[in-house]
Amino acid sequence: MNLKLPGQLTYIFGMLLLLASCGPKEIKEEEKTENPNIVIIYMDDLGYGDMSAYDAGTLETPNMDKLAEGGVKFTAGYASSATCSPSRYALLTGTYPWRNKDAKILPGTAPLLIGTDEMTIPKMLKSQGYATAVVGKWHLGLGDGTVNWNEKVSPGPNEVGFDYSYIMAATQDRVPTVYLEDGMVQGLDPNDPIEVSYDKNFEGEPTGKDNPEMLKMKWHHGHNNSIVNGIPRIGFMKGGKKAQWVDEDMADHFLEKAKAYVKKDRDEPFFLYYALQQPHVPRTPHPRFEGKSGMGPRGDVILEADWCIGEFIKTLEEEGLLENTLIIFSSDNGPVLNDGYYDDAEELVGDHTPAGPLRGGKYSLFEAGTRVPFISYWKGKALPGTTDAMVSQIDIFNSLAAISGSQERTKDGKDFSQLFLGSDGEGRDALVLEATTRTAYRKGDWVLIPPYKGPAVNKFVNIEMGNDSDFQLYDLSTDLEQQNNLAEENPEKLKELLEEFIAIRGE
Ligand code: NG6
Ligand code: CA
Repeated sequence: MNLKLPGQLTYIFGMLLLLASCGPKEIKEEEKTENPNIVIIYMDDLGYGDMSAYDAGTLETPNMDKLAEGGVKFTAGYASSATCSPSRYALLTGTYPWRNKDAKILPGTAPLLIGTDEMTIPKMLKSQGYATAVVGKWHLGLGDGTVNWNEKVSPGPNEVGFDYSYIMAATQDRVPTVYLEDGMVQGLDPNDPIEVSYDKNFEGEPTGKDNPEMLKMKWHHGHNNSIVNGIPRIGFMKGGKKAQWVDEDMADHFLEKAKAYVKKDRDEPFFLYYALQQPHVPRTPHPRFEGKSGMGPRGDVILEADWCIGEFIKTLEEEGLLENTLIIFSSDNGPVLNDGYYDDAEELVGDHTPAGPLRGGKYSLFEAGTRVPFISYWKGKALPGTTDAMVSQIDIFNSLAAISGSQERTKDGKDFSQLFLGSDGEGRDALVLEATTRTAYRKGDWVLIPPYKGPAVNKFVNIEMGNDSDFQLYDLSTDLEQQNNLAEENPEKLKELLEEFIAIRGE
């Protein structure tokens, strides 16, 4: 545990093992009727203020807003981490990411992060008779450490519960820059095999560092290895030319796959995890969206994603599925402007506020790192409304289990099925927040951030990380912006939170 504790508080550790766990009661399993289809629409780096329905910023996102206006809009919905892989791990397993020491931002060659024996949302739903699929960004590792990309790549999504998978392996800025369907690289020419390395370049292959003349997008930090489509990436890749994706087509491509999946004739309900790649870097809007936001590519790809969501919902509607489909919409972590490429995100942001009123951003322990748009929508079933109840993405597992009639529950998650369906109810009392392997603790309206070494601001991305040599304590009920550190003023509260936090982290 990476915590620095003052001497007088260390004794608490032992004492706290006695504390009873303090979550709200699980709601009794609902009477099982016909199970709805379930779709999780998951954005990549969309901030709390990037959606117009969250009353912040200047971007207009009418299709995302329709979900918020016709569904349950959570104002205190949290991703489980301020970066992608840990958040996605937690989303699918219902388990805190800090319980898995490997749950960090993964390279494109990382082995599968979810154990094939671990319980996951798709496995749980399969046991309830669902057909299951993932379309979009994976970034949870593939294979067992030695992947040959020219053969079936396994284990992967299909080994942790998804009947069907159509994914990009890691991120848009990481190699391999190819799509995989059920473990097979798509469009691969056997005469042009793919090789991938995160250690060293392949002889004679150009890189962003050495061949700036080949770039259509310039790198700011990192991102100076192999060049694909004029964009320098993280990691080295050789071959597989015909299989390489076209960045500008990626949104349409995933949308087509998602639409095709829900359109399939089937008797059983389906679960689709539709993981869009926007607005993560490199931001490559289709020409239809170029210049549309006035904010450069970051704004444009958010509009593109909004359009995709509109088209996807239209498809559900046309297929007569919308009224029998529960949609959960959220983002894997908070916003960042400059995440490693010169794409004018900072220069053109204008009055837009990607984090809304919140402090920090992606990578940060402050609120904007993990507090993200979070919506549950079920036309005609979930009563529309806005709630301040605190919920986390680790609660989606237990909530979907309750909704689908499964007895399966995870230790870290809570069942908020009633809240998801728009009934009144309490949210979480407490939640451990995570950002780049550091943790903090929210209890009621209070947030405790223990001391951490490291820079206060990550200069590359220009984000306040939440690091300080002292304890930080904020009261979000009066100070959502986390400007007043009350740790010295309120030692009682500090002690109370710290005791509980240590107990949970010490489990
Ligand atoms: C960082 C990358 C960043 C992004 C992030 C993962 C550099 C310098 N930065 O290491 O660009 O790819 O990893 O983002 O390489 S996430 O949303 O998938 O977690
Ligand atoms: Ca992300």
